[in-house]
Amino acid sequence: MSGRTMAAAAPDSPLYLGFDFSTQQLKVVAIDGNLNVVHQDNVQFDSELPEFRTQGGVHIHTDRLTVTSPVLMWVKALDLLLDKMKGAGLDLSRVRALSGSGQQHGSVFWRTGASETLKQLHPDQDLHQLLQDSFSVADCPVWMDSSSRQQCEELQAAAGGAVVLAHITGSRAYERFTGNQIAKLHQSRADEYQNSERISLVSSFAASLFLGGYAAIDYSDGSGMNLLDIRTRTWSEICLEACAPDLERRLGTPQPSTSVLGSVSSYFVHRYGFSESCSVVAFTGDNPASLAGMRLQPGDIAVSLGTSDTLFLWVQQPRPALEGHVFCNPVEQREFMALLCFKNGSLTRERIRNENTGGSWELFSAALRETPLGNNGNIGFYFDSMEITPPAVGVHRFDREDNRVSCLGPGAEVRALVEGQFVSRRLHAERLGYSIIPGTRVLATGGASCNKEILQVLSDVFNAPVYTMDLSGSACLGSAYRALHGLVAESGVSFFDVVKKAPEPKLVATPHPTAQQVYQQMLQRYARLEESILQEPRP
Ligand code: XUL
Repeated sequence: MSGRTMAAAAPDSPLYLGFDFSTQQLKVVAIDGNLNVVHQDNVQFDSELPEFRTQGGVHIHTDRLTVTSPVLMWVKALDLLLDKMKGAGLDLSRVRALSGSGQQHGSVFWRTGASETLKQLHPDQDLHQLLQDSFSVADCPVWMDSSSRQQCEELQAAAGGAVVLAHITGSRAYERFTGNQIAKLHQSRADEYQNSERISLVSSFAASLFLGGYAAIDYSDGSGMNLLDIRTRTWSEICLEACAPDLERRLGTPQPSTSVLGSVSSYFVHRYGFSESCSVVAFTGDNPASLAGMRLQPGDIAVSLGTSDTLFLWVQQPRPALEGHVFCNPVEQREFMALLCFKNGSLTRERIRNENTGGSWELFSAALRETPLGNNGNIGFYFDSMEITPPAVGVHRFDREDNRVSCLGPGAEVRALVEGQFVSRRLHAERLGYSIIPGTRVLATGGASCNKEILQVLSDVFNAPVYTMDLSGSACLGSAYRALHGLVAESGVSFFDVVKKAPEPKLVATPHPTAQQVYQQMLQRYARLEESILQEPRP
């Protein structure tokens, strides 16, 4: 897509940029002080930078476990994107502040001496040429990599078990989490580790390009490394030592996600016409940036209903668990957010639709309308493929007496699926410390969020109003909002004061008066039945 400028704002009014270095593309959005989007642009890695031969922005190696992206592809994408923005006539001298996000967990290894190169970038050349020799690892491990199983076990053993590690860092050990990836590099390619003077996340790497010097890792994205103590917001000694020697020096000191890290380097002033005073606000992970883009507030829950269902939660009193992740909150330093991923989402809803309502969403919706809240006591678990939350597989149906049954009538099956999915989302959210409070809103997005009856069940199960919003681009937009907020955060202005002019999401469902009673009971019963499923030997 080529750049789009929608501006009607005054020609010299200030602008704020949000970048998103995601898996498949680099995106940018420019907003004005009234939060209107005035420009958007992107660079698709596979099609616009074919020389890197990526598929979906990555290389999947022959072991199927190792998944990497070329760091110079990301650098070249930034050259291309800035050229496009300039070419589209966007006056970059108007940009007061910029921020951005990156796919979480991916790591960039800067070669010894790279900080000197970053300080002296010559505006006649592009970044890709200038930084050719600045990385000790050409192919960066990304979030899709799952080749560090052994290092995860070692880290958990060193920390005193998965529960202790989750308590410290917000998550048990995950293969994609950066500490385990760094440990793997150190063990398998010690020279490359030794040659790295600095290790960045994708987010802080991108901020470093703009700063012309190493950018701090922010608390929120830093929480996706299995290295940060999410309560003290400092690196955990135990984790650092378990992963690799001399690691603290290579990571730098983590900083609040709202920090202004400095101004853009003179390279951007001379080559692209940025103002010398344009601030660079700490970049963060794409999920934290989405939370900002959705303007989630305390007690809110965002549900993305896609191939897999993802939940974002604003959490005040976190209880890290063996499932899900707790991160430091990107917009309010003392608070937290949680992320939960459920693998059996849309594909399972489609299967049940095909088998029970002849492939028709209308009949699926009618089934939800015609069956009562609580489904006459029928309840079901539909894990077509091995679920992440909880780790269970298979379809399990129970009648009102908790007897296993092999089928339910078509209407009851549809309701059992949708209620079961949402009760499970709520149960696991509450286990991570989430609680529904007065004023809680459920923000729904993704494919299934256009189905009103599905959203009615969501509203009933959470006993809260459901709103819909378009999440595509929320990481990018959230980054632009964060750029704007970063300028005033130090003087105590809250993120919500800054973004209050943004368009409101649309109310689509409110809970039925009996919902609280029905689902409070079902939650307890569901938890008990889930426990019994987890105890069973796997088929
Ligand atoms: C989150 C995760 C992914 C990436 C995608 O833990 O691994 O959502 O952030 O960009």
